[in-house]
Amino acid sequence: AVDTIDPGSTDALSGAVWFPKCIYDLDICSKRVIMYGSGLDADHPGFKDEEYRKRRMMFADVALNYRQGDPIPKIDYTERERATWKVIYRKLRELHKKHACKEFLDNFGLLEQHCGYAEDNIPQLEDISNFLKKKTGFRLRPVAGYLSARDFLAGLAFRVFNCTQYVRHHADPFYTPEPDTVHELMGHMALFADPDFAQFSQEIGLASLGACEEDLKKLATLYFFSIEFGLCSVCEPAPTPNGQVSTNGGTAITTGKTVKKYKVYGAGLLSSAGELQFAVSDKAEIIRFDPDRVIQQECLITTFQEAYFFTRNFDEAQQKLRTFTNGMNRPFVVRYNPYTESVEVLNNK
Ligand code: TIH
Ligand code: FE2
Repeated sequence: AVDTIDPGSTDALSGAVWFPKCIYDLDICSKRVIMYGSGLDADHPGFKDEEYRKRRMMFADVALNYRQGDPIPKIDYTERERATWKVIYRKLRELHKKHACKEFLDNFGLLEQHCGYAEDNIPQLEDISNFLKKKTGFRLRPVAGYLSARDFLAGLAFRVFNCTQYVRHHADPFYTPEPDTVHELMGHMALFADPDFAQFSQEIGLASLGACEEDLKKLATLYFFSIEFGLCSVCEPAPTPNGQVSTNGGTAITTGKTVKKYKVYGAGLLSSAGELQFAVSDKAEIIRFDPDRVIQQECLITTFQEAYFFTRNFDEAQQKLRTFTNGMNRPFVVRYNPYTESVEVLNNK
């Protein structure tokens, strides 16, 4: 079948909406950016800053000229951008130690060792991409701004993460309504080095290829409340009445009583000092991650979320996602072939 690149058209083979079949097709869908998308304009702190907008155009150029397989151009960040990074880096590292899940923290350490992560240096996407490729096969490509959920999730199917390279406006370092490189680097990168998490991410991506609008919206919501805003629960020994964990020569005595606590793995929380502190306070509503419930929740993009969802671990998230996607009705199945970096579409009518 001759494939067509018109995004509105249907695929000759499957009858579904067009979707990328090989990694090079991402050169098409990763460029359909919703740049200063509706809803962002008014609250965007950089909206009225001419200089900031000019700088953003430079980043957009880099992303729009990028082609799959190219090395990612290195950026000479400005003094101001580096100052913004530093303020956030310090604050977040402190909060991460308290609230991030173990997999995140372990891999973050590796990013500091191998990818130039430091408070005085904004790491380069090319270096991180090479690191992730070795760890899980994930790689990065620069993107100019917000993509539609369909185009964004399609990248994940190929273990490609569309990654912004610009820095948020300095007016509000601790929360931004749109993804920026601080969000990607401080929030996302560490977990793409975790094999289970990488697999989970790719499976959402594969499920999204050629999905109908209704299913796509559900998958985008599941992505949002896991990869962006997910929590996991851990059990810790219950404190004794005087408020301390009872120890015996340094070892916690398990009296059989444990308390449930939450750790964070969602990148939208791990990159925002403001929302992270909110999510772990007792003001936040935290609900078990059950896909049928999660898809009822509205994804908010310019304010904190009204609810967050937790699983025990990535494995539980994975199982639940699989059960859910198995129930979706797509008249074909897709299988990723890592040798050809393409998806095979098998009719299943
Ligand atoms: N709100 C996040 C931050 O301030 O880092 C960025 C985003 C997460 C998800 C969408 S935008
Ligand atoms: Fe993100």
